[in-house]
Amino acid sequence: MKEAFPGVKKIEYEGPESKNPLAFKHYNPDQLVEGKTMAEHLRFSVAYWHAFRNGGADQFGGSTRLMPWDDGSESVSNAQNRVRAAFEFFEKLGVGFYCFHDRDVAPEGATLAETNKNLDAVVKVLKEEQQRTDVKLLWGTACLFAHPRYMHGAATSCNADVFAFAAAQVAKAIEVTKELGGEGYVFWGGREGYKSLLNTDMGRELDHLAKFLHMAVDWKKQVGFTGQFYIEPKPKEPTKHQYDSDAAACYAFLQKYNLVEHLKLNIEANHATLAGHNFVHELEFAAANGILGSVDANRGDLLLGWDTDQFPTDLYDCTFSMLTILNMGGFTTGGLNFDAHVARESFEPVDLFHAHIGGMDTFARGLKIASAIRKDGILSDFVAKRYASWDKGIGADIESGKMSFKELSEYMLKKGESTPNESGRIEMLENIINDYI
Ligand code: XLS
Ligand code: CA
Ligand code: CA
Repeated sequence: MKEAFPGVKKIEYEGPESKNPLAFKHYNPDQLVEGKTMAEHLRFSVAYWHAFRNGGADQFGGSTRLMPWDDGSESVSNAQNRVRAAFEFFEKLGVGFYCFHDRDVAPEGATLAETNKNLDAVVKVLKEEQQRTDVKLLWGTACLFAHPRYMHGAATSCNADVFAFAAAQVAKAIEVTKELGGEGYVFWGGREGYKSLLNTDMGRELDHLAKFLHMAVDWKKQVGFTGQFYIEPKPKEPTKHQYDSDAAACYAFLQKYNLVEHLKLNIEANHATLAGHNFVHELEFAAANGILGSVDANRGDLLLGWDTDQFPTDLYDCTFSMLTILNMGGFTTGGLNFDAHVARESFEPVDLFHAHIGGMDTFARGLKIASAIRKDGILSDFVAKRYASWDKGIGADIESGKMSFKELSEYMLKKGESTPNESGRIEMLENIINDYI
């Protein structure tokens, strides 16, 4: 096959002074930060669906992107060539990982058996390319939302046969993920939600979703897949309400159905803002409950109410998210997956490089800044001091469970008034963050 990106050489680190748009200014893969290389901290991944399947079409017009390696057909040989183009891109960009849905990489056939055969033929090439380049699979997933059969959802469909089809599809996708050495597997509830409550039995649908995930957990053991399962929260789109609406809703669901030990969360920045939260809120909630697994690194547009999946270039977001990730001890199986697409106007192949370079550099800068903040300890010292009343005396007695309302009433009746409060110093802290940025 001809080179897919003939005009682009391997992207190198040139440092902050460089003006070369096809070089990294901050992402220096081997540079050590807190004892690990940047590559080990950030674990960047390219999203196959956006980078190699999304042509830029929207409700008002068709595809604009030039993809000379793609003949536009739904053939298996075209799908195999696309894989080769994708790996050339991964290699030149210098990312360690990629992610895909089953239907991104291989075409759907007339029957499930035919579809599985198509998938096997493409997985063979994915495996060859992984071995050739050492690029790894961060996670696999199944597309349970594009085909018309999934119009009412997959695991939450009113049609039991659709549940069965989805189960068979996920069983195969987990097998394929294992075959490719995937470090994780994501469940994003494509159409698991509702458009109208008038036709919906919500309790029954949620029970079915839990049953589906338990079957997946059993299957994982059966086939010997040892990667991490993740649920990805999103509040809406394509349905009006998605059941896995945010990190807290997912955690409540996982607890109710005894699934907490089996699934962590894959937090997407754009889904957080769609849910009315900051990206870092979702990360902090997940980390505080020990279920932060992986990240879909992108950004939304706060003036638009949909999932715009833009590349992450907001330095504050990237700094705060890296602070949370460093504070929890870093990723294990997870990473930063660019679930983002180039703008419809950015239609040339080289734009794919600019987009990813920007995302990687912003997170690398965020990592360096977060690490500097941690090193100086100003934030963590402030927070520790703010809660100091809990470290001894009455606070320590409450935390250790020694106190009841009766004893606390006696304590306060004797004391008469609580110790005066201290300022939260929010503006001072915001100024301090700006000193580091
Ligand atoms: C869609 C989701 C999806 C998942 C994987 O909004 O972000 O792409 O990440 O199915
Ligand atoms: Ca996502
Ligand atoms: Ca998204």
